[in-house]
Amino acid sequence: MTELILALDVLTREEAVYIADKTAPYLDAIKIGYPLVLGAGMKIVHEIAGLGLPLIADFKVADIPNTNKLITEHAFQAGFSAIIAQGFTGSDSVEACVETAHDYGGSCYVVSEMSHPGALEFLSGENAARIAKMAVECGADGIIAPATRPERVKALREIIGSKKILSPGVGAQGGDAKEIAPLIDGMIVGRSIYNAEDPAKAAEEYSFIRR
Ligand code: FNU
Repeated sequence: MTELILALDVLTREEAVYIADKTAPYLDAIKIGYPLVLGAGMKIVHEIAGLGLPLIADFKVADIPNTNKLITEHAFQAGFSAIIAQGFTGSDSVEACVETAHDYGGSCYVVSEMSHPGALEFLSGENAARIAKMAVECGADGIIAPATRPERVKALREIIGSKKILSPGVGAQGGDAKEIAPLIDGMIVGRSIYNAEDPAKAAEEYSFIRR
């Protein structure tokens, strides 16, 4: 079974509550990032948490260890149950997020390779592999790997074993749900659900990955 994770990148409280409410029956988790918290404020996290689904903070935390710790504490206090950190900052910064997440009984996922074309300029291939290995050594719960490049997901799986792979890039970025689902633990989908005329129906259409 592969989990379906909605990337709730809408900009207002009203849209967020409407879409989360309609799609919740078809989801395993909701990912919230800067677009929504900058648009609606951190209080939206508490409100969406009321639906009872795990919430993943996509803050791609990428600072020195102390700042990473402060950001991660803030996220968990707001009601998130997992956080996404960047891996390129190095093991001490990643450890700060992992340890803080675990102190709160939550999870930390480390971005190993991003899904957009520009990701290939600096942080793919050997560097992505090194980040994935470091994420495992730091005790992270899993990595973020690109649904747009299934062959890279397979290569990163070899490195991380049974740790989780959450994968964005299906739909709007061109990734294929059928192809990527068997390779990953959680599929992150944003625009092709929340921009659909009927977001609940769009989410339901991805339900085959959960069986
Ligand atoms: P959609 N996201 C991503 N690629 O797309 N966190 C990454 O490498 C990554 C991410 C997020 O394209 C992106 O910010 F590390 O509309 C957005 O929230 O389906 C979501 O995944 C993809 O949204």
